[in-house]
Amino acid sequence: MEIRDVLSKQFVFFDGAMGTMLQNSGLTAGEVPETYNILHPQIIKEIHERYIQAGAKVITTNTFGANELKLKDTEYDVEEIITEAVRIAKEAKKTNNETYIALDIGPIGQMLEPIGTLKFERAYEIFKRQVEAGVKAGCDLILIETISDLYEAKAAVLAARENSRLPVFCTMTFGEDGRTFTGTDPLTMITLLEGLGVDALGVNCSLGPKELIPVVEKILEYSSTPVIVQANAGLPRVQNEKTVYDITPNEFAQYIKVMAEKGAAILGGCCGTNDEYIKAVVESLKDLKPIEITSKNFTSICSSSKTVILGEEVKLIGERINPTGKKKFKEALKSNNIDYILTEAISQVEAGADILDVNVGLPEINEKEVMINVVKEIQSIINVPLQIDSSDSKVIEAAVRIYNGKPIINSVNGKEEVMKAIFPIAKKYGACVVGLTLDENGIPSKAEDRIKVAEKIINTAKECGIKKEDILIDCLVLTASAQQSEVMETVKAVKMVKEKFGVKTLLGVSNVSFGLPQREILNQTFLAMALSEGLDAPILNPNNKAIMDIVRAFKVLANIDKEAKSYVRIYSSIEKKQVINEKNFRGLKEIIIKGLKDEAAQKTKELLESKDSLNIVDDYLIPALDVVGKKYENGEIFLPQLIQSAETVKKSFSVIKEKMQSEGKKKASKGKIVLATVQGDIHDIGKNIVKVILENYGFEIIDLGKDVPIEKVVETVKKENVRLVGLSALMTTTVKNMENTIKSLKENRVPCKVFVGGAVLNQEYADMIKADYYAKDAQEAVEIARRFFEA
Ligand code: B1M
Repeated sequence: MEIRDVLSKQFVFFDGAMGTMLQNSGLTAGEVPETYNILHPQIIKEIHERYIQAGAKVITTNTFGANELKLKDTEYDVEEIITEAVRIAKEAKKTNNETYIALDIGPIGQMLEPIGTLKFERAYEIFKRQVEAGVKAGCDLILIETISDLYEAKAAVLAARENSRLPVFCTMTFGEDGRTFTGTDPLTMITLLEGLGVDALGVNCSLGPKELIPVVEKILEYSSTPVIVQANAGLPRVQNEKTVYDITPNEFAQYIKVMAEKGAAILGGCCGTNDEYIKAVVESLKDLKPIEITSKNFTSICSSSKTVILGEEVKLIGERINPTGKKKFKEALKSNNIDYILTEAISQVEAGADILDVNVGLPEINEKEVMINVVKEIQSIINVPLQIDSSDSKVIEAAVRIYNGKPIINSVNGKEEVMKAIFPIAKKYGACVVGLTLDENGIPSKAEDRIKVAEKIINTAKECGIKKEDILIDCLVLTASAQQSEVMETVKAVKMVKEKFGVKTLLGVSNVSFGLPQREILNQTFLAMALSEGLDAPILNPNNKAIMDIVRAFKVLANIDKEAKSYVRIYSSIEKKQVINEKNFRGLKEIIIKGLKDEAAQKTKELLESKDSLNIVDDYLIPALDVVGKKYENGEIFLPQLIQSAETVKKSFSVIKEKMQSEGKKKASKGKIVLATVQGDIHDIGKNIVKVILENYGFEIIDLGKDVPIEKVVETVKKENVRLVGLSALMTTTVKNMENTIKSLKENRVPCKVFVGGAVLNQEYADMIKADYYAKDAQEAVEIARRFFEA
């Protein structure tokens, strides 16, 4: 029987940890665990056998890190390691033939763009190689686990789905804030993974079982797919430089039972667990039957950190990223002026858009290339989901593939040929699709006939495996100037579509007024009428105040905006003034906070005409990053946006650096200084500022970069005979390495003095870690260096 058929009929027990079991069997730090498949197959086989004896129905191959990047320093390739791993699992399976073998695929170990440098398609290729090897070796299912970046999960699941017919299970790791390290929440994970058609989804590793309960509850609330939980044996804790886990097998099993009673049906363990834990879990659930997972039937789309549920209240789709009738926008597309497009995106989100339509169709550009670029750029700074709008199915597929989330596709219509081209894409990537109520015979005049087209679209979608929740019907707005008698047919059709099929509706509102004066009046009235008939998602310009007034007023009158809280907040006179002021001014600070890289350089050049370089650093760059840091801390933005702001600062600072270098005349060196951001810390913006300023004052700098190992600092200082060393650290956790670097310099009797800096430090800390000097900022670093070399 396939494992898909077993799911939901009985609990499916997975095994527990492999890594910590291997450590207990002698694996040392620095050894690659997967090489044990070749070097010590017996140990791996015994671990599998112990899990099978404990009651595990699924054993996981020892291939967590068997990807070409992690194996590159070993003498084995991916295929060898995976083939051996599956072979060993098959040997172990002989003790119980009803065991399933899961090909284990863990994270690649490098971050994908925009957080890191790994390209999405490269990640896909890496996973594809693992999947192909696993399939060839004969595994029964694919387990993608411990993923913290939704984009990486998408690459892995696509690789599994496109290169095998095997069931795919996918789990992500969550922190105590209920999000993954890159900001994905459980609902967003579900929205993407269910769209991609995984067979089971859930959570592994992360925390102990107790701490995971709230995350699992959230997953169970929204998931229509079987839920898998593989927790650690408690919260990891470091003791004598070893990670230890505190929970006993019985305690572990009790928490797992709580989750099973709530609906989790696929259960196993992660770090710190062993066969005793699995045995206890199997034992504790022996009298329990799994709760069958039900379809939750809601319409949702998502970016990597935000899900929008359609139907709960009116959701606005911003229409401004579209060149039609916009000269400036066309110019921006032709000249690849991404910042112009990003500014449109930001301003729509600030004005209240919940979703952004993205259309870059211009005959004179390569639409596919531009679309991919625009989607990548928008998703790196903005977290509202996107609607991919193109008439070319190739453009749609390319954009939907690289989109880090579940988008809406705009659009299909009732024409067979169009549905045949688009529905398979929507099904494969799990996108929602807009269906326009027109077909080979054009747009029907009567609402009843448009409903027939809608029905055809919904039925054809169903035949293609797309559920009705993923279809949004656009009943098409006709212009009052040319087809006056048909305007109300659209409004009628909206109501009928909702009543008859229960699907969500969408309309491009402003068409209605085309060719008539004072278009606003007609747009507003039409919008109000359509909203009252149940329109779920108008496509409009959120920067148009009159239109937004109608939406906000509607939300009050329709009892959606409870106690009119949002209405009052927006329309109280003080707030109104603030909004206007903010709109009229986009200074360098705001540019950095928003992450507009190209604008940053230009604005910095302008500021340099009237301001001193260091003042720009102190008055703009640092305060802007402080705001970003706070927002990050409060969970308002996530790592991708934090990185985007840091990149923006770098653009700004490179302009400042150029100016300083052009002003600074080459002087004889006033002294040689080694600079480094300490081990474990990759924050180097501050250190780089200190470097440029010191150079500008005539000091010779040996910049060792960031995350610099202690030995490297010691060696360089010795080798280069350097007498002054500057260390930077930005995190409380890395101050320890700063202390250790100072200690090592002293222990090695290197005759030098050390000055330290970084936002996390102060004089007291500096004294505590035995630094010789503390510099609050770059200027103080110069003073220290001056005094030191003049002495
Ligand atoms: Co992150 N980060 N970050 N970050 N980041 C902080 C430091 C944080 C306070 C944000 C927050 O949560 N509020 C927090 C640390 C919390 C703590 O201490 N425990 C934090 C975290 C948690 C993280 C990650 C762990 C996030 C994650 O991955 N989940 C991760 C860490 C990875 C690692 O290091 N192992 C991370 C990553 C990043 C980015 C890569 C996205 C990016 C850094 C890009 C880069 O540097 N290339 C980044 C950024 C930009 C920040 C904030 C927002 C800004 C830092 C900065 O550049 N400030 C920061 C919050 C904040 O500080 N407001 C934050 C501007 C800079 C000019 O100031 O470095 O202080 P500063 O330098 C000043 C002075 O301090 C002094 O002079 C400079 C000019 O006046 N100075 C020296 C600095 N070094 C000196 C050396 C000297 C003398 C003076 O002599 C040698």
